[in-house]
Amino acid sequence: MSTYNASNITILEGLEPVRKRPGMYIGGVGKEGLHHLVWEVLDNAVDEAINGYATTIQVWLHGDGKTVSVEDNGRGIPVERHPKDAAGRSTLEVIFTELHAGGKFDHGAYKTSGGLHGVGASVVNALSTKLEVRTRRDGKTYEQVFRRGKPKGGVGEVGPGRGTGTLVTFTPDPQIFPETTFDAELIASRCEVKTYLHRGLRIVFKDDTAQDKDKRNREFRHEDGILEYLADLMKARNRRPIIDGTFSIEKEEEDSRVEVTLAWTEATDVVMHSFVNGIPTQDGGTHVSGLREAVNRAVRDYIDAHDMAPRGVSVTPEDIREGVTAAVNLFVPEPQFQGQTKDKLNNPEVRALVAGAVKPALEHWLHHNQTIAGAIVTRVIQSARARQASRSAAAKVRRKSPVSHRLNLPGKLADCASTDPAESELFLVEGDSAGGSAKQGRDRQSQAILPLRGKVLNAEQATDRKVLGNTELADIVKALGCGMGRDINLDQLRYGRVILLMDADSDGHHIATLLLTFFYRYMRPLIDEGHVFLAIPPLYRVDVGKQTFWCADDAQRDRVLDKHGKRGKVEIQRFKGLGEMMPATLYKTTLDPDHRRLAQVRVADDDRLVTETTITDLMGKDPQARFDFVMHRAHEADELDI
Ligand code: TSJ
Repeated sequence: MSTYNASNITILEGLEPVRKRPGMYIGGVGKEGLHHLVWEVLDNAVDEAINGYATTIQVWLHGDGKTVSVEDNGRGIPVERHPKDAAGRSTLEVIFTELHAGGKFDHGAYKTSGGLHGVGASVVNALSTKLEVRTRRDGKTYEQVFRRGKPKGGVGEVGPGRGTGTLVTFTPDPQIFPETTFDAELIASRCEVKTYLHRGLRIVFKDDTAQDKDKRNREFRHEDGILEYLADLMKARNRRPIIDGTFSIEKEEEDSRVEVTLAWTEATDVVMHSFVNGIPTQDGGTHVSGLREAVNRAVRDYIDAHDMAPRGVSVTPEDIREGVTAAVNLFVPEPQFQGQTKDKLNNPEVRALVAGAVKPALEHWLHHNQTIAGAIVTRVIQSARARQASRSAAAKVRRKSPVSHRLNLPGKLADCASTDPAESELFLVEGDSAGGSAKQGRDRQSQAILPLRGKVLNAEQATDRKVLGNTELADIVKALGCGMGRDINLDQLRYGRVILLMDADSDGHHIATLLLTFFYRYMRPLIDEGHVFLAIPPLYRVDVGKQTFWCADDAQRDRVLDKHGKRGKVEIQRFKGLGEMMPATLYKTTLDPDHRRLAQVRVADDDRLVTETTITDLMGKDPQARFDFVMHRAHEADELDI
């Protein structure tokens, strides 16, 4: 590693563009953008640790919830005059006031600079009402203070300094961010992830906003790094390994390092958590492709080498991956990220780099752990067979005899004829009259209806016993057949889609919220595996002459009127509730898979429930309007809890 050379810093421009278009630099000004400020500062401190100069980082959320300090015990940011700066300012000031300054020091070191990440301290500074830097070097403490990116005087010596290090304290600007309160749990979990990814790094999180004493001071450190990450990930997701045995490697090459750990679990989906230079890559990228390729080729070669290939079934990469839970962390000097939020790694050479490191190591591991390898191959072949077995045969295995399953179904359930979960769906319908229309209008082969009459309990506040005693919720659990809580087993799930069908009014929103809360708290895998949806019934019927249009909202209605309104006599009907719709109409607009709109419910990374439209409507493609509506509804889910 070469030594610091300030002349390598490129000076581009001032900070006005950052305040003018913050989204360009931090992705947006919402919750994620706000927290990007913390990640940015934290990443800079972590860089000092990766490069071997710091061992401990302290992150401190102050009592106002809007101010954060990050401190490391590294070398301290240099304060001498910057050699290239005509105005003769210090290196520290240049780093905090010039866009793109920095990033070129320490050649050959792992940098986090890649678009959104590592764009620099100056971006954080520009978007903060106040930012203070203290740096300790040469036995002294220096300080510089900024307001909205502008220095209040130069760097000054403020006292003696024990040891070395950097302390940055900042408060985001409410002129930029509509909400400036930080989420302590989000910060804590980011700190923890960092310590998994940088083995031995100690991060102390001090949270002055915490009510709970245990949470005021937390310390994260994982000596076994990414290995512990995998173990904890499996625990958190309730995934059991098919056999005791985790594969992991750490391979260092010239200027890159690959860390991978993986295990086969009993689950059927694949979970791959990926990072580049310790920064999460939400959408994967070339490192994840490289890992997939390595897993596929290593297992395939092992099967071939041992002549274990099953007769009459071909094994696909999906069969090989089924149940894999893995984490990959790659260190490369110049990561390139892709996409609006820069959450996907794009360096093409990385795929071969990861595959080349992982494939031989995994193959070697399989050869030296024959028992484990045998269990993995058995599992792979099982999933290949299960996939090839005909749909109905697979359904039989899963649903067993439909008769025995029907014995303890709730009385008011109108079940469907099919026993194949892949084609069965359950509508949870608010109210008897809507339930009646839905029962009459549905496709009896594949659609089951469960009307909800009584009050649904608020699972957020009730005790477990009360939740279990609530008839409406108990009926839902019975109908689904897969149990709940710790005993949930999605293999027993009787319907592949669970669809909430509520009126588009405040009562409907409320019931949807309560149901989602219940699923979230007691049947979370149902959401995580993508089984839960909201139906989106139309709000208006617009008749123009002999033509009928169904409109999701006011905007759509107006568009229809603009476009077709002059062709004939116009009649507009606004649906007050599902109950007023004729069964055939309800089917055509809301139940029919070819024309309806559904929003899939999922859990955002920050653990909020959100929905995403998956199917567009029968009228022109404008999911946006509905998307907003549904997001709005999901938003209310946060606030409706009484
Ligand atoms: F993001 C940030 F800039 F605000 C920030 C930077 C925040 C925090 C908490 C720490 C840091 C930071 C920067 N910690 N350590 C450093 N190191 C340097 O800037 C540094 C120190 C010494 C030398 C040298 O060669 O003497 C070179 C550099 C780049």
